[in-house]
This record gives sequence, C-alpha cells and structure tokens, in this order.
Amino acid sequence: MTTASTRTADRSSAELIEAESPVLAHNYHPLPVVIARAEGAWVEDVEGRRYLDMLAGYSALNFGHRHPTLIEAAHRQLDALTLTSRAFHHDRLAGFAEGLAELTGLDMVLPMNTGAEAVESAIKVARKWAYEVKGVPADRATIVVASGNFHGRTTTIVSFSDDEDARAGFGPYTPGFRTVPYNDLAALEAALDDTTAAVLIEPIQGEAGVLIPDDGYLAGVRELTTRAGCLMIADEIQSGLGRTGTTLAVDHEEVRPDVVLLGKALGGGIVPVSAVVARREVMSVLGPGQHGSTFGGNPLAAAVGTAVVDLLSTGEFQDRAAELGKVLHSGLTDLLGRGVTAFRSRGLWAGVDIDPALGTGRALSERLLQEGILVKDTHGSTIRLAPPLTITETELTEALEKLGRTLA
Ligand code: IF1
Repeated sequence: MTTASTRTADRSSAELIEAESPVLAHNYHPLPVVIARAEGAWVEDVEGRRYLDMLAGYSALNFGHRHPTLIEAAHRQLDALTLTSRAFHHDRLAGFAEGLAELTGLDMVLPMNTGAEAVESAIKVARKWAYEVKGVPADRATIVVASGNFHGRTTTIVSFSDDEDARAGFGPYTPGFRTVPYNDLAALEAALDDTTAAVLIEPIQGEAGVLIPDDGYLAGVRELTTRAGCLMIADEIQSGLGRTGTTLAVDHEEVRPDVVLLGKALGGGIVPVSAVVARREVMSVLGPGQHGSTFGGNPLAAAVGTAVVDLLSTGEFQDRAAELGKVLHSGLTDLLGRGVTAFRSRGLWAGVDIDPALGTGRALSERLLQEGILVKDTHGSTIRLAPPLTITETELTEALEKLGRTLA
C-alpha cells in the first residue's frame, strides 16, 4: 500500500495536475502551475520555475509567504499546544482577543476559522441582537446587503448573492435578506425599516472587481444605520489588515462599524483564522452554548493571529501599502489605453479591466503565468492585483512592466 506522501514524491507538475482530476472536486479551474515552495512574494513550482505572486491568496498572504515572525510564532506554538477545544481555557486566547479589540477599536471578539464562518456568525448575532435589544418580532429580522456582494459560499450566504454561478442549484434559500445597489445611499435608506437588524457591506467590493464606493458612502452607511437603529457590519475579510493602506478599509473614512469581520490574512497565510469583532452591547447577546466551533480560537490560531496583530500594531505594513499603492496606481495609469480600459485601486489592491478585444482575463492570466507573474481574473476581463504588502518597489515595478509588455 503506497502512502499518500510517497505517491506525491517525484511527480512532475503535469503528472500532479493529471492525478488531481479523477479524485478532486472540480470546483475550481486553476491556472496550469503546481507550486511547491514559496518565500516572501515569490513562489516556485515543482520544476523550480519562479513566479511573482500578485494574488497573495486573495489577500490572505498580506505578509508574504512564510513571514519569518509568523512562522516562528507557529513553530513555537506547535512545540507547546495546538488544540484544547473551548471546553477549557488556554494561555493564548486572552492576548489574541485583547489585541484584536485594540486593533479594531471595538470591544469583544468571537474567534472563528474561515471568513464564511465569521459572516454566518455575524448574521446570527445581528439577528439575536435585533430580537433581544432592538425588539424586532421573532423571525422577522431582515439584513440588507449590496448587489455584487461576495461574503462566502455557505447556503445562507449564497442565498443573498446575485452571482448565479455562486447561487444557482443550491436552494431552498435562507429568507430575511434585502438587496440594494452598492454605492447608493438613497436605495439603502429606502430598504431600512423596523425589521432591519443590520446592513452587511464590503467597504470595497472585492470579487465584484475591486469596486470602490464614492467618498462619503461608508460615512453615509454609518449615519443611516445609526439613525435607523440597526447595525453596520463591515466585511473586512479581504479589504482589511493593511491591504488598502490603512488597518481597515473603513478607516479611509474614519468610520467605526458596530461589527467588523476579519479573516484571510489574520491567519498569516499559515492557518485559517477569522473573527467577529463587535461592540459589547452586540456581542453580549451570545451566552454559553448558543454558538461555537471546534477549532475557533484554538491555541495555534490564536498564537499566529496574535503575531499578525503585533505586525500590524506598528503601522509599517499599512504605510507600505499606502506608499507602494501610489506606484501601483501610477503604473496602471500609464497602461490606460494600452490594453487597460479602466482600473480601480486603493493601497496594494487593484481591479484592472482589460480591453476585451485583447482577450479574457483568464487568457491574460495564462500569458502572465508564462512571464512569471501569478494573477487571477475575476469576472470576464477584469484581473485583480493584490500582492503581498512585503513586495519591494522593484518587484512591483517589474510586475507592472511585464503586464504592460504582455498587453502590448
Ligand atoms: C473562493 C475573492 C472570492 C471574501 C469576503 C468573505 C469571504 C471572502 C469579502 C469568505 C472570500 C475568497 C473565497 C475564494 C476566492 C476569494 C474571493 F473575492 F477574494 F477573490 F471568491 F470572491 N468575505 N473570498 O472575499 O471567506 O470562507 O473563503 O475564508 O471562494 O473561491 P472564506
């Protein structure tokens, strides 16, 4: 009986891609590259070819691949304690929760694992808050979301998606959600009523193509939700933790939501770590036995999460994303009319619309792969750029030059 590990040894990229097909669910269409090693902004495939990672795990690798401080924190915890369940306390959780509360300017932390779990948990807490604090009649709570949203892949979350690929075929759907156009305060105001528990919003819509709302939109959402007596829930799972040049994307308008959702980079690219961080009044609706998770807040996750919070506490990654974001913005501006029809960018995050006449986003992603650059298309002919915040200016400039040459 060959063991799984011996099976993988010595197979080429092509053989490994071939071997996946009969045994791996086909819920992705990966680019034809098989990564085996990585460090910083660079990855290496099975044959030793190197690529600059301009996707960074959809912003889960803000600190680059295997950041030494984070790997050290993980190694130290692996040699001490990895899992207790929440049936018992462990010595890493208080520090992690204190650090997250301080980083976000909120009061209480619910530690979970994936982004979707944080979103689902926030939906449950918002509904419970609506019934017990706001006084919405039982089972009547509604949550307002934006068209073009992406908040994860669970059946409740896809219930309020308007992306048919993500939603079709998974009914029956969870009721209690209202959809309004993104970046439209009048439409949002019209959707709020006495049943509204919360507005769940991405401060910048990632999967929709890095759609940045007008200045004042987030402040408007904050004002409307305060006035309507409902919660503002900011999904910062992709936009948060330094990506846009500030700790949270909402910081750009100095808005403080009632609830902030974090994930992806919170796990340092090492383990899944997510969290719901909220005002005390909101999180206090949860009592013992009313929510939970086997791995939520586990010692390894808390140790890595604490190291991530510490990296962000100095502001250097945020400043770096803001500074290099200017290089990204000017580099993309130079490509307007040279294959790029439009782009949106904030910090080290950009959605780049490619002239459809040149081909699809997928085709460009495959061409860039040949050039040693990893990117991923979103819908149609938009590609997203989200490099590690540790990328050097030289590496970023090189990637932009290669993008320009490939488009030419
Ligand atoms: C995929 C992209 C998609 C998210 C926001 C919650 C979640 C995500 C704002 C759920 C996850 C991931 C999921 C992954 C690709 C990627 C993604 F926008 F980042 F590119 F799909 F839209 N809120 N986004 O962006 O977090 O449960 O995945 O940890 O599903 O293909 P998760």
